[in-house]
Amino acid sequence: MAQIDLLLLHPPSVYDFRERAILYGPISDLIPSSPVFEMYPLGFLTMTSYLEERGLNVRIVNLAQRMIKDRKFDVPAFLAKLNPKAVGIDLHWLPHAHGAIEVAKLVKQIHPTTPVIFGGLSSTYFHEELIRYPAVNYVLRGSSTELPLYELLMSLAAGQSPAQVPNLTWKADGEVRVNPLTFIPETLDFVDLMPERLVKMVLRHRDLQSVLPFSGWWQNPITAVFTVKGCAHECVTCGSSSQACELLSKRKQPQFRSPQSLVKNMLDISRFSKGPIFLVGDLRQAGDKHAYEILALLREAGIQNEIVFELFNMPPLEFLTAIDESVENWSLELSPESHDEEIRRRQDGTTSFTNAEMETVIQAAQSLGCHRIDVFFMIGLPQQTQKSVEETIHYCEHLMQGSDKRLSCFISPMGPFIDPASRGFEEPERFGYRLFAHTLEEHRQLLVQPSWQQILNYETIWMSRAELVSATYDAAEALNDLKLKYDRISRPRGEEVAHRIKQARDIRDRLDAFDRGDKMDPAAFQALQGEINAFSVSTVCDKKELFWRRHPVNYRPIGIMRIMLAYLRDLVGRDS
Ligand code: B12
Repeated sequence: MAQIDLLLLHPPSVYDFRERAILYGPISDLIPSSPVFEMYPLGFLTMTSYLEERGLNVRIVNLAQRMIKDRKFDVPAFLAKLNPKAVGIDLHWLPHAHGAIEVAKLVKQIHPTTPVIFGGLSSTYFHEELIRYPAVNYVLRGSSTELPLYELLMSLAAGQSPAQVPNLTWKADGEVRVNPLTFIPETLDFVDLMPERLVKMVLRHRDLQSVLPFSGWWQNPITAVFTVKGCAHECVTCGSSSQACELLSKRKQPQFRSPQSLVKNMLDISRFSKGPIFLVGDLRQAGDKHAYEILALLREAGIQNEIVFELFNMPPLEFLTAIDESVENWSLELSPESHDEEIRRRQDGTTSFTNAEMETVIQAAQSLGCHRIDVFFMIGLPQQTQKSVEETIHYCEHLMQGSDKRLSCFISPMGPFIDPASRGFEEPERFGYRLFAHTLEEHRQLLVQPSWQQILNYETIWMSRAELVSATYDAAEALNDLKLKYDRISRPRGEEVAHRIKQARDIRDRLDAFDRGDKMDPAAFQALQGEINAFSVSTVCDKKELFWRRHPVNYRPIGIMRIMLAYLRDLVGRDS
């Protein structure tokens, strides 16, 4: 087999999570991943397709997923068997600050001369600190790195200096060099997710586990399609808000994928998967013309998968009718964040819809063929008090009373971190935040604290870290009761969540009560060691509530066969 040109590794959040005893908390309950954050960036797929189209051989290995799946999976032994020309590691999400650097160290121990390349939003934010770790050779900055990555790999292969590679931070003779950030593409259509490449990668390396996006994906094959890079909104807590994007990637305006490229991508996915397709970003951000064009193309495409639309602002009702006429199966995701309109306005002045407007949209969507409406609330916002969180749960009851079982509500803490580059992180006092970590190294150390109360990198002047934690469990308990009362979940499921919340609270109290110094309560240590599930998963809702109804067979065997045949044809073509 040809030598791998680039091995892309996705680390776990905390490298040695299998040995440590940490109460991670419900920081990942509203996403498919576990607290190990095993999902790799979508960018792994765009980078793979860009490089492979230019003749390079890329392999993705989701180390986090492998380590969860097989508790004995031996990372050093696995890495020692591979001999890539370069290794890429994502430090996209800051919660990987521990795992990403530990994996880099391991790679360097095993393959001392192999270049180690970092990338992603957190790498970009902390590039000058990150490049100083001895195990890190290169950092590619910005939210689009396909071309710079290709140029870097080419210059490495030719033994040339990377001084001309755009967006690159590197070091030479012990000095840090920061090349200008000049690759800011004007269109997004030069890259595609090309999911079929994953199927080929599985065949090439006879390794399915390494490319799975998260634990349980095989049973719930949800896929996400990006519609935009950058954002028009200014949410105080978001590390990809319009102000954050300008800081990180000099992107002044959001850039949208063309309707043709987007719908082609969705069609490609629908050829092998029957699972839901999540459209990341509100289509109306690009203007109504753009959004309606996408809907017109979707109508022609006739995709049967559930299509999940996000709404950042409340659309006119004609837009919902247009969705209903364009796709057979659809759902909505709404994130009002708080029931309190003033808090919502404070979080993002541009998302200033009222509760009444949102309820009108909910009613209209339910009178059409919308299958499901998820409404998301968050804890940790400016001006939000414990009392306000309680009121949010009352508002959830109001929503549930006024609608049928297709609507459900979710609440979670902002955690473990407020995003670097967000307005709240950059100007904490202005928005009422107190930060417990500023540098990458400080975040790395927070991640290995015993409990999520100490891991949170912030508190607000309205709620201390302890109060954020208590407010979360109180809200989770109350919301779970409501879901039982209004028949949103089955009794056994609701009772299981209640039991898990109780367990999580008990262990938290045990950790709090212990006068620790450097040690931890021995019983708590024993219960938590290597544990990522019992106290930190399904403690604000049952994770299964996130997923859509399943098909008896989630995949389209004929579509997969076609990709396999194309792969075999390629192989034969190469050999002859
Ligand atoms: C869709 C999305 C998700 C999806 C997952 C999508 C995925 N697998 O990538 C879901 C909903 C599951 C999710 C979860 C989380 N997310 Co999120 N997510 C987004 C969102 C809205 C869009 C991302 C996107 O479309 N990217 C487009 C793809 C094509 O590009 P990309 O993946 O960024 O990759 C490019 C570059 O980043 C870079 N790059 C990335 N990795 C690497 C590695 C190397 C080696 C190189 C060279 C380059 C490189 O090059 C790539 C190609 O150009 C962004 C906000 C935004 N508008 O950007 C937040 C965002 C990225 N998420 C964020 C966060 C905090 C999280 C969570 C930690 C939240 C939580 N506590 O649950 C989890 C982590 C999940 C995990 N790893 O398991 C923050 C990150 C802030 C930060 N710096 O840490 C963001 C910025 C905003 C936010 N708060 O939601 N997320």
